Amino acid sequence: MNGVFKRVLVVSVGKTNSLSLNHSQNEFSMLLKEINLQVVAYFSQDLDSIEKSTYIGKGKLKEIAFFCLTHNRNHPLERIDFVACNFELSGLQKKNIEEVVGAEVIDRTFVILDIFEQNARTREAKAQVEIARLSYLQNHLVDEKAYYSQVTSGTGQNRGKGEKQIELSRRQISKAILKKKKELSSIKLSRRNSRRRRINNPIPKVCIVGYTNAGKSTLLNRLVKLSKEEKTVVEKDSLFATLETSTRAISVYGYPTFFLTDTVGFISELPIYLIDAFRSTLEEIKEADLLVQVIDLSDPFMEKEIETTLEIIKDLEADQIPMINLYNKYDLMGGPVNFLPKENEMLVSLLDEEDVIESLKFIISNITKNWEKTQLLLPYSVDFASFSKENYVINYVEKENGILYNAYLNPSFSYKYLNKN
Ligand SMILES: Nc1nc2c(ncn2[C@@H]2O[C@H](COP(=O)(O)OP(=O)(O)OP(=O)(O)O)[C@@H](O)[C@H]2O)c(=O)[nH]1
Ligand SMILES: [Mg+2]
Repeated sequence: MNGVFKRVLVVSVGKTNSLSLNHSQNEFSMLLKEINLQVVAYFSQDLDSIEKSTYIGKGKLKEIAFFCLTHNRNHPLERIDFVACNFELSGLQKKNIEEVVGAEVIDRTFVILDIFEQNARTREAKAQVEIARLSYLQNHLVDEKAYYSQVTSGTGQNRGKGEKQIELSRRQISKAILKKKKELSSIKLSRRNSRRRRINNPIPKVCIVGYTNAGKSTLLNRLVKLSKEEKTVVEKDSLFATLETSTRAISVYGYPTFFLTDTVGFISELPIYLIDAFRSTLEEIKEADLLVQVIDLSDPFMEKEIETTLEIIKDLEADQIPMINLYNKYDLMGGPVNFLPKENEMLVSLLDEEDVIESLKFIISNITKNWEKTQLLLPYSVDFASFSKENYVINYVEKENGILYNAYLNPSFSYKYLNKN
């Protein structure tokens, strides 16, 4: 984390002292920290229904305005820079709240978009975030004459565009979105080709899914290392460290090869603009033969995070794909936990090498679940290395007229071997 922190007052909706409000406030403050915003105060309101013009009640807004005024008077060097709403506002609601509280207002979607913008590394991720931001902007214009800067001025390091005071009307934004989409489709072409090659390939495809910061990229990296490959991906203690999809072939001696894909992490209320813009990236999830959900066991709000992940998987129409759950970060639990894993679950610490091997075995046993266990005598002319990468060899004996394998046969490859028997 670099740069100077600015100060924010957070407004959330929820029951005072409830677990869900606590979770949502914690998570939001972590999101804000990613873009160098530090929380100085939390306000919340338990709403039965939202106030159309201001989302939360006017009385609460006046309370907030009074707090900001007093705080800024008493701490002139530590003024509150923004009021950050932990929900999505319409353009008009934002403007109305600003008028009452006398400070610039940002909402949850804006914050997540800012993090995505900051973390996008590839041209594809950058274009996707730009499309999401433009769509957000389009939906938040208060009128035709609204300025691009009205929504984008202020927080992260990427505000240059806003400061250019470019006036983008709704029509102009549509044009800009179209242009970006065109650019994106040409970038996608090469990825689509390699993806198509994988789809047509009978090598099993496994996709890692889960909440942001659970350890998904760590799993990919540890398995890449086991297969003696070099091409790792970014893993770090921050939210949305991964914004692009990376696929690696995991080929560990003694186990069948499979493709492993790491992708964007999820979060509750992931803005629809981002789901839409990242849909093609996330579509890879749909093509998997097996999903591996990585869960942060040490997170007190684990259940809610699992629920969110499952909702997004359902939204992506990938909920029919078999899934196993790795409850990760066991090392942070400080001793045994009261948790009985089900058949498709496992407790692990991906920082522990033995657990990484156990995770690999668990993935393999689930990939090969429906492969037929066979004894097969193959002549020496059949390549040993290919056979053991395509199938799961339990053991083998060298005989006079060939090798006698005890193996689980990948049904997509069996045609190559059964007629040689
Ligand atoms: N203590 C502990 N830390 C872990 C473990 N597994 C991963 N981490 C750490 O958790 C942080 C997040 O890991 P990542 O693999 O980047 O998480 P991710 O799920 O890819 O996160 P996003 O890309 O943001 O969605 C990193 O600092 C990891 O080193 C574990 O078993 N124990
Ligand atoms: Mg990651």
